[in-house]
Amino acid sequence: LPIKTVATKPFNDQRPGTSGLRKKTRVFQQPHYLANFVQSIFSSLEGFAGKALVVGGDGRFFNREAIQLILKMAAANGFGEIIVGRSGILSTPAASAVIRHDKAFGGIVLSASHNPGGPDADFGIKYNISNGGPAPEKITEAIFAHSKAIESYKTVEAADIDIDSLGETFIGATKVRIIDPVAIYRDLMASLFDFAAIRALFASGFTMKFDAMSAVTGPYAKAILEGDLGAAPGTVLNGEPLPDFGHHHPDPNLVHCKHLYDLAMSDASPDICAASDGDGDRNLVIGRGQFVTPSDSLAIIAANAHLAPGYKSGIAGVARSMPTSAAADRVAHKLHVGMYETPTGWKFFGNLLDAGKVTICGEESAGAGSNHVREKDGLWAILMWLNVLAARKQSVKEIVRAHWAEYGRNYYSRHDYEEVATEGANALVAALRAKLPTLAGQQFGALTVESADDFAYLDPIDGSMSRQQGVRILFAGGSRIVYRLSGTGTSGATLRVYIERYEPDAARHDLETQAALADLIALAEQLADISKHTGRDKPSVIT
Ligand code: VG1
Ligand code: CO
Repeated sequence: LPIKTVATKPFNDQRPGTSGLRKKTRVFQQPHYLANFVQSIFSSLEGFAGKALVVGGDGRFFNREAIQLILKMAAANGFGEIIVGRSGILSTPAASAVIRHDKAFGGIVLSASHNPGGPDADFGIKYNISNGGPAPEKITEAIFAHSKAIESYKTVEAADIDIDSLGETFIGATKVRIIDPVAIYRDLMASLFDFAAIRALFASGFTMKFDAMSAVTGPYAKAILEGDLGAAPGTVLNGEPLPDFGHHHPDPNLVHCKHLYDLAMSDASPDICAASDGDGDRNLVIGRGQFVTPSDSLAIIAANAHLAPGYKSGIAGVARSMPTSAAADRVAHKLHVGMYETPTGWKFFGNLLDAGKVTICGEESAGAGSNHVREKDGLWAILMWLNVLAARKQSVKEIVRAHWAEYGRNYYSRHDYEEVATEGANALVAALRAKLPTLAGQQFGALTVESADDFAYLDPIDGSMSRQQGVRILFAGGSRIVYRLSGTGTSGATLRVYIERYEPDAARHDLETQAALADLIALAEQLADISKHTGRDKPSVIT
């Protein structure tokens, strides 16, 4: 097949954020926009001739068109094989698993994750390297640099490939293999968890609701939960991936999954309610009468992972993103294993996992995962919970309570101010940064500032430095306020304020979270003049 070189001009807004390039779908639909970015990916890589590329997405609107374009461009650029999830479906953790399983050179994941999908909503694209994880900053910056100078891209003139039937075809000399999106991932889960024990748990009458939010996890959850593990039919809600996620916002938080929360707090609650996001890498876990904050979930998973066969010899260490609560630190300390604090975004865990420094990683944004792939993994976290419940024969509530009693409780909340004006958000951060040197030692009511800085991370494996990863104000006794701007939004800016207080006293583990954090919440406003800079008197989402 003759290779066609198409002349193009740069777009100047193709810098990948926390997790790839995310924009309004219509931005991606502009002529050459997606092609420019895909060529910038390929042009930033070396040594892939004849090797395999994995391609898949969360099934959102424009997924199929994007895949056809990528297939032709990957063939024109010289990949030997392209491995595609049937109908273009691969959850983000499944894509990571396939890259590793098939020893691919890398992969392209099409998703805007927990952002809504559709012609008027969001789309995204991300490159993952051969370890299965998101490309590190060195590569994403090279992609961005290339995108600003691009003059042409390579493609081939070919008919669209049938991506709905399993099997192999060719584009010129490049093999295209359409695979079952679930099989490799399902086998991996079966190798890590005690499926027999979880099956017995369900057989004993244990009940569950899992909301796939009309996003990518439906087929995975049906096959594993209702198929392999024998959960009752109907356990999986909204199990068909839809291009617009059924008009819902596929973010498994307490706002968009309020129905699950209400169910879990009602008399009709199943033993566990769970959900995942658009691309399947986030998780929500709510036991009967007990919401589990993601930060607590990470700590509890780290403390109990040895109960799952895949982790029975113990964990090497734990890593968490800086804004994530310090609950996991206490577990790592007790287990005498390493604890790492990284910037926000899964790409920062890759080196630590590859080097064997850590086994379990997590973020406060409903992300947990392990060394089994190089992405956070929603169903993995939920299966880990099921395995722990089966092994301990206790409820979610009992396990959470016992954990707090043993380690103390980290009251934790994140306040998001979504889609505020970019200038105001930038001014807020600039003013905070200017204030940093004066804060240490200052007293605000009962709170004394111990230190204040703009978080910088020196990767202990490759020595790379990432600066300005969030302003943090640390108080005596372990309380914290952290401010950072989101790197995944597609319009305006989103300010995230993370608030944490440590409470060792078990007699004080029953407070309502916002009340327990009230003095810090007020101080967060006072220190950053949030309402002045954003024009908002309250957050749009509290998690
Ligand atoms: C958010 C979360 C971050 C997560 C990222 C990608 O980033 O805070 O913890 O890794 O989303 O998750 P930001 O920059 O908006 O705060 V996903 O499920 O969108 O791939
Ligand atoms: Co996601």
